[in-house]
Amino acid sequence: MKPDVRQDQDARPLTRGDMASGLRLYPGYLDRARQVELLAALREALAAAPLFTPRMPTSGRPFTVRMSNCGPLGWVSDAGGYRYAPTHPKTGRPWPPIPALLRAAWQELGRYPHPPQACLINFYGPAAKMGLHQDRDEDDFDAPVFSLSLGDSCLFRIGGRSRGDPTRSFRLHSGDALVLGGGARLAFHGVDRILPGTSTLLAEGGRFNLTLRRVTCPGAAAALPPDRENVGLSA
Ligand SMILES: O=C(O)CCC(=O)C(=O)O
Repeated sequence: MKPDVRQDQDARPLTRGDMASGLRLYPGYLDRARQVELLAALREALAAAPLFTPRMPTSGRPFTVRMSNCGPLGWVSDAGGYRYAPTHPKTGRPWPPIPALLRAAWQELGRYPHPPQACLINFYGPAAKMGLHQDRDEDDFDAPVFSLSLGDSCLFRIGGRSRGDPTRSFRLHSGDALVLGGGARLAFHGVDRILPGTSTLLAEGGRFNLTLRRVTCPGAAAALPPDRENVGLSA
């Protein structure tokens, strides 16, 4: 599937230059039937690994977003800092596997030969947001950050590799896939706001964002038990 360049109200359009930089947007990558299928797999994962409220390392302030994970590793944040962990902070159990549909999407769009190791599940209620940040808790920046949106649309903001670089925003809708790769891998990004009532996919409203990441460099998987390194895809 070819990346598309889309213009949205209230949001500056992506440009061909963005695509060249490694930022790729695939509007409507998942049709409604596939969104429903992914949502069912997500609900199953959340039954095993319930959403929790992460906290900022220094201030202890709660995030407005609730989180969980699937995959061999999960991203967590608490007084101990930001890190990847093999188990859920509340249940102590390993995270459930990454749904097959997500692994297939990574394989199709990721342009990276090794499987993802972490799938962060973010749930945004109507007032939740995420401040501008870089994803840099991973060892391997050659691998893209790949995300899929389900439920209400959001206003997504992205800038450059320095916090002070100019930013612009565009909307992400249910079923959209977004890849931050190449020169965009370390771009500052965040979610300004949720647009409540823009999707009927989630009965409870709100938005899920599922972010797939490679954490360790291929071949350097000492942090993972051997049976959980390459779940479901050949490395
Ligand atoms: O919700 C999104 O679209 C972005 C999520 C994000 O930036 C993150 O989890 O690091």
